[in-house]
Amino acid sequence: MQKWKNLIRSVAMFVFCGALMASAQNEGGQKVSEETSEQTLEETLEANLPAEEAETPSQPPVETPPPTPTPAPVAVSDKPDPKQLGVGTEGFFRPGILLQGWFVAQRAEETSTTFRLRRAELHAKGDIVPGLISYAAMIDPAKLLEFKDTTVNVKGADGSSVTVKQPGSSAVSILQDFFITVKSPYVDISLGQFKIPVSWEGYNSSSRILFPERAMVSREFGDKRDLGIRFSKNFKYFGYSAGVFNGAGQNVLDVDNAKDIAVRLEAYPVQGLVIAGVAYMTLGSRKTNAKDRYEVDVRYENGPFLFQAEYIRAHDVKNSAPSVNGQGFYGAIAWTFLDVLQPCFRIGYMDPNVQLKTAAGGKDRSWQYDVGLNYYLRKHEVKFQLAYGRVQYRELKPSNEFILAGQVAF
Ligand SMILES: [Ca+2]
Repeated sequence: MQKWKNLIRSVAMFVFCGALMASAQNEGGQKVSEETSEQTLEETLEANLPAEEAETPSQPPVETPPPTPTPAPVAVSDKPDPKQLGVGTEGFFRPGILLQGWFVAQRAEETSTTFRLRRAELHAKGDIVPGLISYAAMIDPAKLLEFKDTTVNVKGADGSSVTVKQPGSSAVSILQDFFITVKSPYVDISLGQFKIPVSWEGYNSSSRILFPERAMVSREFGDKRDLGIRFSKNFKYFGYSAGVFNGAGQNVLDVDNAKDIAVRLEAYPVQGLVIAGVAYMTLGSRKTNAKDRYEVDVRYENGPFLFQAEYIRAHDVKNSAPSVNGQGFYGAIAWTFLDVLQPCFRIGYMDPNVQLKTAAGGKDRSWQYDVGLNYYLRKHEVKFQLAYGRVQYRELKPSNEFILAGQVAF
C-alpha cells in the first residue's frame, strides 16, 4: 500500500510540476512561491488518493522518508494465527467450508440413481472480543433445492386442482447455525440456533462421521437444530452441554410457551474414551406438544481402532394424539490401515413406534447393516467414502443404498 502511495505521489508530483512549468511558460515566466507549490501539491495528493487513504491524518511532505506503515489489524491472542483475519477493533475471523458430494444408487421398490450435493456448509466464525465474545454463523445452500411442480387440490365447487411450485423438502431457509457466545473458564453461554445435544453422531460435526450418512437412530432423533440458549464447556475428564430450546425446530418461532430443556454429560475417564448420557424433555404444557429423549452413548478411539455405539429412547406427544414411544441403537467398528484406509462396519436398529406391531405411515421397525471403506487423503480435510447399506424392515420392502462420497473440509 505504501508503495502505491509513493507511486501516486511521484506521478502526481511529476504531472503537477509539468503543469506548473507549462503554466509558468504560458503566463510569461511568472514565479510561483515554493510555499504555495507545496501547499497545492498536498491538496492535489489528497484529491488524487482514494477516499479512505485521503482521510489518513497528517500526510508527510514528499521529501521526508516514508513513514512506517500503519500495522494491519491482527488478532489479539497468545499466538498470532496466520490462518485468521483481523476484524473489528481486536477481533478475528476464520472462514470454514464443508463440501460433500455424492453419487447415490438406491434400490427398494425400484432403482434410482442420482448425483447429490449433500452439504455445502459455509462457516464464518471467530472472536470479536478475544477470549470473551465469539460468534459463528453457518449456512448450507445445498439444503434448498429448486422448487418442484406439485399438484395441489383447491377448494372450489368443482374440486379442481392447480399445479404450483412447491419446495421439494420441508427445509426452505438455508440458515443452519447462529452463535453469539460469551466465554468464561467454566461455561460458554451461546444464544442462537444450534444442534440439540442428542446423539453423539448427531451433535458432532457432519465432517467427522464414519459413514457418508449417520445411523438411522441418530438421524431420527439427533442432528436437529433449534433456537435457544446453550451452556457448555469441556474439561480434561468431563464436559457438559445444557440448553433451553423453543422445541419447534430449525428456523421456526415457538408455537407455545413450553420450552425444551436438555443436558448432555460426557466423561473422559481414559484417553480416547467418551461415555455420555443425555436427558431432553419438554417443560410446561405438554398436552399438545411434547418431546422427551434419553440416551447413552460410548465412543472409544485408540490408534487405528474405533468403536462407537448409541442407544436413544424417545417419547413424543403431538396434537393430542396418543403419545408415541420410539427407540433405536447402533454399534460401529472401524480400523485404519496405514493412516489412510479405513474399513468400517455398522449394525443398527430403529423402531419409530414400539406400540405398533405393523408398518404405518411409511414407517416400520428395521435393522440396518452397513459396510464402508474410507480413504483419508488429508484426514477429514479430504476424504473419499464408499458405502453399502441395507435396511431390512419388518413389513416394508428392504432398501439397498450404495454411496460414493467425496469431502473437502476446513
Ligand atoms: Ca415450545
